[in-house]
Parts: sequence; structure tokens; C-alpha cells
Amino acid sequence: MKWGFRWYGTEGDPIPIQHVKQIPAIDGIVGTLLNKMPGDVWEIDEIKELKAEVQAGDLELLGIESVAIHDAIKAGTDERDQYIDNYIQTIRNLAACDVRLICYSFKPIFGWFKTNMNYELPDGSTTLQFDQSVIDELEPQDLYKRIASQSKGFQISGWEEERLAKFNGLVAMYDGVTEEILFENLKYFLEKVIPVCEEVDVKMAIHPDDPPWEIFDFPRITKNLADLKRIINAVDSPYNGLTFCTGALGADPNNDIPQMIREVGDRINFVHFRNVGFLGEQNFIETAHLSTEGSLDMYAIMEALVDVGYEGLLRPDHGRTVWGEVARPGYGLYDRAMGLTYTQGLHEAITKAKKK
Ligand SMILES: [Mn+2]
Repeated sequence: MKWGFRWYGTEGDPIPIQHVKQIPAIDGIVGTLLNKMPGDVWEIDEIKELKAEVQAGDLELLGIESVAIHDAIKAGTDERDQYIDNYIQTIRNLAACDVRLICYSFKPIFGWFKTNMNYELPDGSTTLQFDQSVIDELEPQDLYKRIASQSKGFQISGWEEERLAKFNGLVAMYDGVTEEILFENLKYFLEKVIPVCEEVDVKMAIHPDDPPWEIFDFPRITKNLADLKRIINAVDSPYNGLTFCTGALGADPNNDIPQMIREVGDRINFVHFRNVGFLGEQNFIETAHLSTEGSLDMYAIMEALVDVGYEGLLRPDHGRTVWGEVARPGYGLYDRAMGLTYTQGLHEAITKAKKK
């Protein structure tokens, strides 16, 4: 297994890259270019700059998350081919810089979101909470303000004010886009990009819906095992793979995470390792990584990853904010570092036990 860490670059992340390097046995970074809007080509010079920032910390740039998909591609409008061409150019440019993994998602309008980014736990740490009953009282536009007010001044990808300004246009764009149509649009996209990925050796890894159910009646197609199978079968190539996010999928108690790993394991290209704690129906928080702290059995999840022979990149997903750190919500250094160390411990224990 390769151990990674998400980092937002020298400008965008309050965590110095040298501090990330101090996490034991860390292999590299999953990075991003924060200034890129969906549909932009990522130029080689810009990727090289990011790579240099990562290498300054004696780490490797092991992947990107995310190269966002333009809404024209997701909604399947006439403009989609030009944006797919741009995406293909970005894939080629990343390959030219020896970056081999792209995490992306295919969610209309909203990416991930939470209803409370500063939920206080009894020990005084804070974490992210999603409560569907809060959503039920809101209009979609209200979410932008809510998220901006809770993000401590950090720009949250997908929640830029520019997007709010375009919100009504975006809603109109998705008018009539059902789950079936959204899936066909994903398939259309994959049929164009996966042959290029095969040619230049860059693996795609789609991230599941977070939370994994429909929000504001916008269709969602990466919620459960059936969805994941449908996607990997749509274009049958190891380059068309999954970001298996245990916390995103695990927010639905109907998703049996270890079982899902056993079913789609050979198509997992990237793992986000994270626990969640259920507070009620469609109401959960992101807990510390340990099984004892949340609702998921992280041991059983790691055991499934070992059993299917997963040897790719894994990173700790969101963490709590602890020890007074001023951090991007969900992306502080300390709790993610603790989470990764715990994850590495699980991995060592399980792999050694199996050799006996
Ligand atoms: Mn994730």
C-alpha cells in the first residue's frame, strides 16, 4: 500500500509540506491546482510548479483530486465535446509530468457537502456533520452562504461564489437530466477519455456521492454497489476505476463496505479511509478514524482491502480539527496524521497475521 495525504499547495494550505513529510512512512501527496475551474486545461508549467512544491518537501505527487468535470459534460449539452477535449489535454499534460492518478466526481451542481462544518464533540474538537433535516429546510442557493460562513475563510472547491452567481443557469442546464441520462453522459465521457488514459498510463478514479443519496432532487449515480458496478462495467478497463471512499459510502448504513470492497476490489484505484458516526437517520458526523470512535468497522474494511490485494494509494480522508489548529474544515494536519498512523497499524497487523 502507498500512503498519501491531501495537500492544497503552498498558497492554499496552511500546513507546510515539510510537516506532512514528518508523518511516519508517508509516500506522497494528492494535490490540486486551486485556481482551475471545471473545463480549464491544466498546463504543463502549472503542473510542474505544483510538483516542485511537493518535491521541496521530499515527497512525490502521486495523484490529483480533483480534475473537475465541466457541467456541460455532466449535463450532456452541445458544448461537451470541447470540454472533453480539454480534459484529454489535461490527462496528457499530467502524464507528461508523470502524474498517474486522477480522482474526479460526476455529481450535478453540488460536490460534497456538510450542513455543519464546526460540529463540536464532547472533547472540544470539531468535525463535520451532515443532517438531512437541515437540508430539507433550505433552498439550494442558501447552501453557498452557509458553507462560506463556516469555512473559516478558506475557499472550498465547488463552493466558489462564481458558482453561486451561475446557479440558476446550472439548474436550467440539468433540467430533464435523470439518473439514466446522467449515467449515459458519464459513459460518453469515459468512452472518450479511457482510451487516452490507457495510452498514456493515467488511471481515473471516480469518487462516490457524499452523502450517497439524492439531494434537492438532483440525480446521483455513485451511491451504492450497483452504481459502482454499472460504472466499471460501462467501460471495462483498469483505467476506469474507483476512488473507494469508505466514509462517503459508509454514510448509508445499507452499504456494507467490506462486502463492496470484495465485489469491486480489482477496480479500486484509490482509497479514502475514514469513519463516520451515525446520530440518526441521514444524520452523521465524521469521527476520528478508529473503529471505536464511529459506526464503521475499520478493521473489517482494511481486512477486505488486504484480502483483495489492494496495493495502490490510500490516504486518510477528512479529520477532526484538534489541538487548536487553524485548518481547512476536514483537512487539518493532526487528526489526519493520527488517522493515517492508525490505518498503517491496522494494515501491518492484518498483513502479518495473515502470513502466520
Ligand atoms: Mn472521500
